[in-house]
Amino acid sequence: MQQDYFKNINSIKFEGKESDNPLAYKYYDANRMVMGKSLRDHFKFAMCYWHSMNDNGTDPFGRLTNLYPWNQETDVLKQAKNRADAAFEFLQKMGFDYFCFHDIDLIQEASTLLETEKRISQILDYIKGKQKETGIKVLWGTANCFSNPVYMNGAITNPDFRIASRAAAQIKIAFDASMELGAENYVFWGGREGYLSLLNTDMKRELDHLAVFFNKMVEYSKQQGFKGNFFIEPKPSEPTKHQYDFDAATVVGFLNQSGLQDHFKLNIEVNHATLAQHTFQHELQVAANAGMLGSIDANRGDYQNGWDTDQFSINLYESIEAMLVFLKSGGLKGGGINFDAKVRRNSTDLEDLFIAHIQGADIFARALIASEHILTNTPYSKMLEERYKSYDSGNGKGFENGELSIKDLYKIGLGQTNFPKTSGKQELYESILANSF
Ligand code: XUL
Ligand code: CO
Repeated sequence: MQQDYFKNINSIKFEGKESDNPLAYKYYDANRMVMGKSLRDHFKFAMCYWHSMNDNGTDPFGRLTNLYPWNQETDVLKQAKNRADAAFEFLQKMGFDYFCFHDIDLIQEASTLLETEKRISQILDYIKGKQKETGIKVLWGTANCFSNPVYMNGAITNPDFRIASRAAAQIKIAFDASMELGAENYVFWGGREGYLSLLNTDMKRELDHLAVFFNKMVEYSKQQGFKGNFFIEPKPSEPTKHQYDFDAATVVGFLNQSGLQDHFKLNIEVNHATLAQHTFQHELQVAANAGMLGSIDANRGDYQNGWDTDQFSINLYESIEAMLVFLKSGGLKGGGINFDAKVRRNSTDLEDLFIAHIQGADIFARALIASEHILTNTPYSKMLEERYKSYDSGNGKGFENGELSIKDLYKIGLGQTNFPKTSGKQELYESILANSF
């Protein structure tokens, strides 16, 4: 019998910014158009299973604080069904069209991979039924190749082939399950693909193994008729000291070097950017430059803590800068905005889950609307264009087109005597941003 887990919460409605109802959208009006596209289609908001359905408040220092009612059932299959009921009820009430999952978020991992595969196949039909009823889709699926202690020395990049092949088998199962649920994309996040010490690591060999494996996944996905995208999600460290998918630039380089550039895009996570000493907008721009801005994992870190706190987005300035990159680069290629964020371990009311996601959706909506305003009603674009106008004609244009040799540049450069002091106008740019909402 299906339970109503969020009985006291109705479908979340858009009430506008004057509303003081914490359980209403203030800015996310799904049908509002921004630059010819609805907010709903721009964002493709997704709930992540691992935090929003599976988290229980444990941290490295403390036991669980919050066992959700749907996870209290001890029978594994029943528990997985309860969790799916809660997930779909939550998604419907939020008005979100998508979710993301790891293989073992859907149903508890068993002691062998063979048994886990059986369990996954048992829950898939149930979830497919719920998708059919509700129209809710999978933004992306992935494999959790980091929690099981078997992966302590790495998954695909493990120095021992027995474990690398086990990881490959697990990823195949997760990929097949994703396809069965009609996933629009598939993500690789290499939590254990890296090292704890370079002393005991053959980095070149491990990276070569990763490249071979990804190429084999491309081949397999084609055989299976997968129409979606593969995404790599960069992160510099945590859990390993150094992760191979360090940041967007590293991943773009790796993809190009490995012949994978036409088959992969990036899933940029806000707090992973911060951990790599970059801004979120920087990582989006690097991915966009390569034509690889695929998807976003939305969250934020803590300015004082250097770890992956996965808090819900709240920083409007950062979000506006990010949405400027988003709009200017034509949005996401195939992906959406997945709230890879969790409520704090002492946020123990069920409504906290709703409040957190509402705030997350509102901040993106607010930021996108502000970015549209900046691009259409302020001198911002013109100012940026002007800054580069010396490349629009004459020798500047010739240089940009690769028509000038070093000798040409030498001649032209020596002849330059008139260097105007041109202000970078950073404060003016910042004031446009600060007054855009
Ligand atoms: C970990 C992280 C993962 C990936 C999926 O930091 O972000 O949840 O998004 O494996
Ligand atoms: Co993530």
